[in-house]
Amino acid sequence: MSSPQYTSSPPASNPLEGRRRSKFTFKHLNQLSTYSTTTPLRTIAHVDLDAFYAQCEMVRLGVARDQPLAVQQWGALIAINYPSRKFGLTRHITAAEAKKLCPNIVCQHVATWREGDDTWAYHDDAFKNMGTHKVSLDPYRRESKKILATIKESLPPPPLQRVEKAGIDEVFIDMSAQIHSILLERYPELARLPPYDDLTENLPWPSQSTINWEADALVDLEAEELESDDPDWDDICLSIGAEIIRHVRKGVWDALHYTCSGGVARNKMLAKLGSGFNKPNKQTVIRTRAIQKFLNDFKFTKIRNLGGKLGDEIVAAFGTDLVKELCDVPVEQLQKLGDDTGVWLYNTLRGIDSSEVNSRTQVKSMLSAKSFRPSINTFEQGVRWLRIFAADIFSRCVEEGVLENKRKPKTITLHHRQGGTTKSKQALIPQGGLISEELIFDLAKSLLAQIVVDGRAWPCSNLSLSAGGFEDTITGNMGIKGFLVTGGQRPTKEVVDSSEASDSEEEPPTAKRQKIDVDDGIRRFFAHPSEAATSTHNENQATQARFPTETDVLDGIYICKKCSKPILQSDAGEHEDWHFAKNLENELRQEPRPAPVHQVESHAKEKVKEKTKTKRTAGQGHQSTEKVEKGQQRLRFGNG
Ligand code: TTP
Ligand code: CA
Ligand code: CA
Repeated sequence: MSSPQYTSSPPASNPLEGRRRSKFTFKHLNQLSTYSTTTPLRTIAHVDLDAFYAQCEMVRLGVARDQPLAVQQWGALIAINYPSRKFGLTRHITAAEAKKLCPNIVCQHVATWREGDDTWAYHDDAFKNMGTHKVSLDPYRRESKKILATIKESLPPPPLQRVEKAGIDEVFIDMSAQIHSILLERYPELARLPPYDDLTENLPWPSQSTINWEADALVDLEAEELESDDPDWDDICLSIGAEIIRHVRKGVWDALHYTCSGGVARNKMLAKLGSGFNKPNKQTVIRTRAIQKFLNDFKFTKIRNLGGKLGDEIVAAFGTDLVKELCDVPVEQLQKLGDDTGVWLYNTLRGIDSSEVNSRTQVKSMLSAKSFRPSINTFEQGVRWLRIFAADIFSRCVEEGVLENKRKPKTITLHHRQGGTTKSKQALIPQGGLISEELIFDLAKSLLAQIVVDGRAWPCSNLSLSAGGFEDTITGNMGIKGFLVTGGQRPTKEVVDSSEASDSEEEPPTAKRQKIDVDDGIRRFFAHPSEAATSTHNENQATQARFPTETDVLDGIYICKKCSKPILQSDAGEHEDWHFAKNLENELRQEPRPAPVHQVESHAKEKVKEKTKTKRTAGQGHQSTEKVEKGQQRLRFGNG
């Protein structure tokens, strides 16, 4: 017997040889388990409550589901439920106009803090007393928390769960890891190793080739394009994602009686467009092959981050607001908006977005604010509002668990607007003892006193107090993060909260807030947290004081080459994005840069509105802008 002959060809044949293969690889599949942003099988959802404040009031008041109801803030309506939308009511109309169009409507005023009271309540006469009442959004924040908890309960625990709170009534969910584990359970062929352990091998074709999309609104190819093919793994991932979101939405309804809408797609930007596509109480799946078709019908100003000045600039530069038309513009021409902006826009128009779902869902800061019309003119008047702010912030701190020493803020900041100028002063909260309402009030008073001593404090048109830098104390998680100014959170989160869930009153509430969202979009998007710190000398000093010393620099931290600041490794992406966004901003504005760090006052216009929550990946360049789904296989669902 001769010994076996070894040749250069492999001893066993590829078990998948000759069989139909997926266009996706084992690597793409594996990457799902690590939430990679580059796998084409990535599956993201956006869930948004329908007419949120209005639903909160419907549930609280126990009104029938078909009862028209709106939530009123002073004279204006800030949330309109779906039964009243049938009467043509929109967010911009007044309560009086609404009653003309829909006499049966219930207009419920938001809860308020009345001057001198130490708790908020629903006051029947609130709308007449704007001067002495201040809005409380606590009822909605509480419901928001319950909803978030319910959503998390309906998902498997981390690491298979990744949820980002994206606003008071919305979340992003990265379902990739959960879907990965479901795929391995349901499709044994995927659990086998790839031939020759080669991860670049294509996956086998799915063994079950029909998908029941159930009641989902599916953004699909045109009927004539859906010829003779079966779904590939991307479709299966989306359909499992749709199942998960159906379950999540049912959980919210069963537990709390709120309806919400969902979008399921390959990334955040598309998922968000999807959740708004078919409201209320429906979910929309955007098939990867249908992305371009889906986007073509949109005005690009409806896309996240293109609603503001950047969108206007693009319309002015290219004479269209249609995705379809802008897609015909070569990237080189888009780059007249700036190199990076051009590439980013080119990708966005094609539905390419690799921003991560960020699993932080805890409050990092909170803000209580009041605009004064007419302005206030004395220290005593200011102090009366600080009393309310302190009570408001303290009660929210209690909900965060400060009394059980679970979580604790590090700073109290007072913002003060006089004329066009906003001044901010910050105090560090003494660590160690328990926080009390009195302590917050005393710190706030001393900050106001400092502003008065600095001069030019009156007339004051807006005051706000924020508590920031919340840390988990129980988990011993007080570590290095507390010392760092990262590209992410600290001063900004409070501003995120202010646009989403603070009790700040911009009058008229809706129009103005809308205006901020739209007109200030680009500033909001590009402003960096550290610019918030530039707004005052004090605040900056406080920030500086938290910088790590040599000995504080532990593993997991690096010094950014661009700005020489210590950055947590885990925040690296976010921080890089900030530099990227900042460069974009500079390219776009060609205006003088924001006030230098040492400047004591900043113009109100320069105030940071919201942190950039979107990541733009500079590497997502030209070469990676694969023509989305053009010329790809045509599929048919159902009986295919
Ligand atoms: P949205 O999610 O924008 O709107 P909505 O939930 O009322 O309606 P939809 O079904 O279209 O999602 O905002 C969530 C809540 O935030 C909203 O119920 C009230 C509040 N809000 C304001 O107070 N002012 C505003 O300008 C906006 C846009 C929202
Ligand atoms: Ca909503
Ligand atoms: Ca929303």
